[in-house]
Amino acid sequence: MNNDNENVVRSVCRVCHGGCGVFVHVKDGRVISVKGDPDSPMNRGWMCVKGVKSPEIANHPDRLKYPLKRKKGRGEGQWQRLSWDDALNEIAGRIDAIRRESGPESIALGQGTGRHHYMHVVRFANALGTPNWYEPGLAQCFIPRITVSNLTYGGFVVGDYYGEVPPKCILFWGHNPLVSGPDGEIAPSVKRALDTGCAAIAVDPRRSETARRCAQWLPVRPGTDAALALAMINVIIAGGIHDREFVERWTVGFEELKKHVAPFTPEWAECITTVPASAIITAARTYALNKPAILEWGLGIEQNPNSLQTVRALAILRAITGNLDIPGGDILGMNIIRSYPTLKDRLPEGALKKRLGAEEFKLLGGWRAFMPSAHIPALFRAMREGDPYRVRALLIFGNNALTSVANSKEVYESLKKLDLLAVIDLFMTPTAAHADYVLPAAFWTEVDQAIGYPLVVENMVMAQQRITGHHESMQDEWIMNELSKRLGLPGCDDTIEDVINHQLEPLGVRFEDLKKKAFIFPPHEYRRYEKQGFRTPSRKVELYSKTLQRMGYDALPTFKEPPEGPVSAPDIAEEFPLILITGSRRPEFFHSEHRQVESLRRLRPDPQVELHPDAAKRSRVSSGEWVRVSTKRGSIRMKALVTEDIHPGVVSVEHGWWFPEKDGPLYGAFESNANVLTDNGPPYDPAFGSYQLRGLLCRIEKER
Ligand SMILES: Nc1nc2c(c(=O)[nH]1)N[C@H]1C(S)=C(S)[C@@H](COP(=O)(O)OP(=O)(O)OC[C@H]3O[C@@H](n4cnc5c(=O)[nH]c(N)nc54)[C@H](O)[C@@H]3O)O[C@H]1N2
Ligand SMILES: Nc1nc2c(c(=O)[nH]1)N[C@H]1C(S)=C(S)[C@@H](COP(=O)(O)OP(=O)(O)OC[C@H]3O[C@@H](n4cnc5c(=O)[nH]c(N)nc54)[C@H](O)[C@@H]3O)O[C@H]1N2
Ligand code: SF4
Ligand SMILES: [Mo]
Repeated sequence: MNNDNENVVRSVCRVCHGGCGVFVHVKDGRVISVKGDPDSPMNRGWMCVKGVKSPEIANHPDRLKYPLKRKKGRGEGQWQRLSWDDALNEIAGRIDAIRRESGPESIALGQGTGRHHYMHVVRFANALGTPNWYEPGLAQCFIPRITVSNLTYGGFVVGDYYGEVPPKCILFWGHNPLVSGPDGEIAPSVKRALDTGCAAIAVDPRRSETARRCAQWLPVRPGTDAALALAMINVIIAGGIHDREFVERWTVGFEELKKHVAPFTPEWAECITTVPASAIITAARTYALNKPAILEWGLGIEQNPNSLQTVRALAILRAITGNLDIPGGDILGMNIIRSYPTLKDRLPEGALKKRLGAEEFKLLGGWRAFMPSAHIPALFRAMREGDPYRVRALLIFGNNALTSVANSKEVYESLKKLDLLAVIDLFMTPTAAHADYVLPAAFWTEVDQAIGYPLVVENMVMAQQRITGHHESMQDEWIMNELSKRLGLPGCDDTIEDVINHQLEPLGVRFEDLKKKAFIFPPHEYRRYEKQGFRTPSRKVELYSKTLQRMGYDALPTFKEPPEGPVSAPDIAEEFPLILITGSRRPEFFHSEHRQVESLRRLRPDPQVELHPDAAKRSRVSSGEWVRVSTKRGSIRMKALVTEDIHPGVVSVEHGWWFPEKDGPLYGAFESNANVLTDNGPPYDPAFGSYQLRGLLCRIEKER
């Protein structure tokens, strides 16, 4: 306590996926500043620029204040204010009618990445009896890494930045955690590890902020990472520098792997990846010989139609070098809290069969999936075309689908076909502007939650607490519970606090206690597998995966050319000669958010495209000029940054751009939006249904 009307409360920032322990300073019921908690093991007092600006976001004049219902046609921008009771009654009434007429599967739920209410959306879907929920990450983000980890070594891993032994090497692969963390790791931890002078390698077509801190940069051709990883496995096995003892005692399928990778020499990979064979050999030896080593993997390996096998190759690299669950290596999650009660047993058997895309993409939507969800292209097709049945309603809890889902124009056509669209958000986004109902969501300082960090591994748990309020904004979980009550759904009597207490039970604390402690972080138990084996069918690391084989997928990782690339599609490359990657994260923004936050927007006023001087010369483009980036699907405006820090054939565009300062309902959502350039069509990864967001073909021209 400072003085009468100012107080300070400990919590955890969640402007991004979150994890920074913070002190929230509140005056007269408003957040006035947020400061890093030096005692938090996650961030030790550090905060990024977005987190520091939390008060500006929380108190932003454009934040939604009340439930709204459209007065005129969709997208005409005429709204009528409703009470919560009326809004919830009306929406529940319409859901109920659609449920009766067309079955619960015709109601879909959408959400964004890793928010507080993530698992509650899954719970609400199960209670409602619909198998159809989506998040624009999943097949393109995190699900391949989690699922492959589970299949290969029975749990998810994260770099051990928190123990007493620092890593001797970090291999960053398609990941830029100095900017994008935390996704499991947090920028200052990575920075601290790099500051010890450990060996560091980056595999990335851009010399990213992280790559700049690495002695070795491997500018891989986008989408060819599996070839690079297979060659590194080849070098390590051929050179006998794998961890023999670990491999012998704790893995299955090594002999098959050895035979399988024999043809994948560094010279073979050089032709495919454009990375010189000598650099591949050096990187492989550096990683294998500097133990303990962390392998930081990111989106660069998932946003392509060979995500399963690319991620598998990296998981194997980590295992054969014996870096699993050792101090300073990649540690398996302790999962110290109970998993969220998602009421999955309440989803009827028949509903499972109706999950769109599940039969085809078994590791995204089938019973073996980590968190079964619908395949986005199939779901949006069902909205548009009624095939195989019509999806009539969509409730979106925090996703600006018009910017974040691939093929934005098709998303637009799909949304227009719905009988009911309700969007719950902090701001009036282009997506919300096309809704029938828009409901105001709570910001992170207005939310109660217990959250395990790093995400998925849950080695520690932190308390986030409702400290302030904003007009009539409500926490998403409350909104879902209120709809559940009106629809008579299971679980509707459990309050948010009941669920949190259920999760905390194994720790013997209640939410009230956790709030006082701020976090619980037990010491890590390394090499638990020595007592109980790995949580796989063989109790060992499955280099050769019989489970995948039984499901009809390759048991050992393979490389496939990206479908829209200079090798597979030379005809397209004639007109679109450059390789496009989209979505490399910027520190100022989280996806499509924060374009209206003045202090953040000032740091990056315009959408940017990065390209190499060679490409710039050919296109007669200079830094600072507005250009058009086009693919065979569409064209957008961006400001050029000409830089040596990118593969000469690659162009990188930011994602998530719209312009809150422009006119609604679109707010310029098609002008500079990376997803006007992307496609969501086949071919897909056969297990996850991932499509290509990186490694597409494009061209760049000066704007006329
Ligand atoms: N500030 C900020 N932080 C964020 C987010 C945000 O929007 N803003 N988003 C959050 C979310 S949901 C996620 S999933 C994470 C993502 O975080 P990261 O996994 O770090 O993903 P990106 O920054 O998108 O991409 C990482 C790197 O992949 C490279 N890359 C592109 N294509 C390829 C390729 O084919 N191969 C290889 N090897 N590399 C490639 C890019 O150049 C980029 O430097 O960030 C999270 N954190
Ligand atoms: N081309 C391309 N597209 C991509 C990517 C890429 O790299 N390239 N990355 C993909 C990835 S990895 C991901 S995870 C997705 C991200 O996609 P999303 O996570 O859906 O991100 P946004 O579209 O910005 O939508 C989030 C919305 O939620 C709102 N919001 C924030 N907090 C809350 C809350 O507590 N409650 C509610 N109800 N709303 C809230 C924000 O205001 C914002 O409008 O994008 C994907 N799209
Ligand atoms: S990294 Fe994420 S949690 Fe940490 S301060 Fe930034 S936005 Fe907040
Ligand atoms: Mo993501």
